[in-house]
Amino acid sequence: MRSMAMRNLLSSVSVKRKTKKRMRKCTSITKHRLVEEEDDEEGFSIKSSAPSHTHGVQPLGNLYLNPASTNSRDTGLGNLHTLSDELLLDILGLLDSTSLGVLATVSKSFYVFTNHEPLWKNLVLENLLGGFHFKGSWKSTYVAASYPSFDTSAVAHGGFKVRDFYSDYLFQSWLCANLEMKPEWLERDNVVRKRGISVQEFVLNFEEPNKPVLLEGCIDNWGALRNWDRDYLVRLCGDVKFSVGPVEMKLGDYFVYSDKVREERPLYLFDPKFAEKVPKLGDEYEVPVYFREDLFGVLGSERPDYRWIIIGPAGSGSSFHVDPNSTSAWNAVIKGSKKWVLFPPDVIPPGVHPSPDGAEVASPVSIIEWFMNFYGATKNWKKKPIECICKAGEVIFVPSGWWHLVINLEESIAITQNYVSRRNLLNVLDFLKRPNASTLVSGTRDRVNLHDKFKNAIEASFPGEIDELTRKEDRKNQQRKLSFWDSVTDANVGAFKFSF
Ligand SMILES: O=C(O)CCC(=O)C(=O)O
Repeated sequence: MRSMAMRNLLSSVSVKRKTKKRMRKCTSITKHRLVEEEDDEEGFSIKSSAPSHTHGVQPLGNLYLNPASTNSRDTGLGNLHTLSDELLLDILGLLDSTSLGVLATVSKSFYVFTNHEPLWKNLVLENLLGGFHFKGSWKSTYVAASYPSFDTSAVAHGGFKVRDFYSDYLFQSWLCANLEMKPEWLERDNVVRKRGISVQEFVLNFEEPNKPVLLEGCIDNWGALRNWDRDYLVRLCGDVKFSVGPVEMKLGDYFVYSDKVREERPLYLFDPKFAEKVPKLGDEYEVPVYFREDLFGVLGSERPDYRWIIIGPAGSGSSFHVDPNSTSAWNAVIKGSKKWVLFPPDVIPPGVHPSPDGAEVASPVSIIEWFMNFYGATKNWKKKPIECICKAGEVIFVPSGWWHLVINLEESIAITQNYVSRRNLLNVLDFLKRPNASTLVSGTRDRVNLHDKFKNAIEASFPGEIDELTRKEDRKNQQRKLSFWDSVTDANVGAFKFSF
């Protein structure tokens, strides 16, 4: 098995490929929601458990090493061969299962395209919502649910291999689903770590200057840290439905899926109502001492979503985004471990292209694709990202406006909360007041009125606080301007001291 996979790998990855980078668009500011550098594809390794590509798809580079061969992708598509893989898949995505099944019989090429797993994933999610039992592949899951008497084992474990089929797009999708994280993607660890610091130290050194920090030992008393593992959670709430991507799934079913799945972008359990659904989950953790001031609390039940339980298999995670409503966040790992990459608000991560109004971001199709194609670029950047691996029992502080990407290195369970303290209250109010608040504000139905509601509620609970913070901010800005002029003028002679 392994030697087969390795042979495939060698025949494909040893080729110095220049694949087209696949991008997708999503909102840039979301709680959960990736062209420029040379690929360096030497030294990738495929997971030892990886099957070879289900249909034998090879990267386009291999075609050029094999001049006698023609690309059966093109011959089997007829006039449609001029369409890009992406466009073709977009069109196929409009079809129902029966049409895909019929088209699969037209040619080997159509067979490969119509079996592309994401097409079946969409069909499952659209038609079965979260009520599916994952059978090892999305197509077999769909077929098993639609035709219960049909033996789906053949669908789940293979299909036909097609010779001389070359497509970077389809190959990349398989590669990203089966690639090991490279050791060099994991080794940079430059986050500041602190244990046992006071709240004042946290505010002064991290929250006020808006800098990330990894806090150790501050959730040691959590029941969650002692108790939560898969068995415990399934016993407690295996039948409860949680938000998983676009659907709601029973926790027990989600674990069945996450055990079997091998895909580029696994579904991620990310639920903002977990503590209402299962109050015991809410009782088994408490907000770490550093983050207790949470001014959105003045809105009571009308506050935007603010806390989430997060569960996902190795390879799942969150692609680059900025947290909602200009809030800061903390993220506590309870089981497993997470690789974090963070860029400050003034540095847009390589490969990430936010729209001018900040409402949307185009970024690589998957987190692994970002690592393959863009991580290397950060080596030469002056402003290096902050990186770390956050392990069970550790909490990372994600300051307001920071871009971040997270990938689970093993099955992980975490809690995260977003909050507003006095340190970022004015930023949050500014954010909520932006002209395109209706597209930017998130986690609430009442996006447009949130600014006024929040401001009025703060005025009522903390009279004069906003004015006081505004005066403080003005004084700071004044101070900054003065120290700038101090630095460029010569105090003794009152003259400029610019030098080149
Ligand atoms: O996947 C994760 O744990 C990170 C979640 C995250 O980035 C967020 O909550 O903003």
